[in-house]
Amino acid sequence: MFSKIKACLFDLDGVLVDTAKYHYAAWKRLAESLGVPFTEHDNEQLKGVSRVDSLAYILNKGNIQSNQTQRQQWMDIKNEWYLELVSGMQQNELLPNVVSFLAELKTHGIRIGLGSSSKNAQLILDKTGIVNYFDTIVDGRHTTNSKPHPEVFVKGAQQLQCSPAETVVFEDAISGIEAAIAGGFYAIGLGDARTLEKAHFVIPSLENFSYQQLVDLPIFR
Ligand code: B16
Ligand code: MG
Repeated sequence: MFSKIKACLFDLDGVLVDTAKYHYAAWKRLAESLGVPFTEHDNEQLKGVSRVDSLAYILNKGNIQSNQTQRQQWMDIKNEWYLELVSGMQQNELLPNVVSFLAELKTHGIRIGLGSSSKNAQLILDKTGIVNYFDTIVDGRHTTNSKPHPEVFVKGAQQLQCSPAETVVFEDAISGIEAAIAGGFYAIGLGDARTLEKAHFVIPSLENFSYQQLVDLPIFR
């Protein structure tokens, strides 16, 4: 069912950069301004989840009723606070081994795409100086269905002119692994193997991972 790897699709937050801490700070500030406690556990539930669905989670937790105009204002405020936090990001905020791994994939002719829920993905790729590694960028601005729907990865593979069977997805969120599996991709989870049990294979992070280890996975031999 899986064939020789031709492309890799990367989630952004939690795979290439650690922006989860900035999302956490901004959502916590908003939630607490609305009288809703917001913990690291809550933040874990929001990884890979769109802005709209993240706000819905907080409002649901606080049992807060609202209309569309109010919700948009809250999302805009959260995003302003988030942008203040990420505006100073630099290449040193990339997670370990990211640049080397992307460079290694390029050397071997593997096509590279981004598949992120974030509408701020382009900005973060620019700030961290890795935008030129990407042959395509699909993010929250180009999709109507958020993860666990496979749309973001299906579009990415289409733009790279590769089938899901020859494309590997790297994801840190449960919703993202589900999206990759639903789309027929080979899913590599980054993080805790129990949390990401639906992934085909789990590694702690891209640190210590190489192109050779990827192509040596039994499934691709
Ligand atoms: P924004 P990913 C996701 O990015 C984040 O994990 C998630 O926490 C965030 O709510 C979502 O992007 C939307 O982000 O508000 O910047 O559009 O992990 O899919 O790269
Ligand atoms: Mg993520």
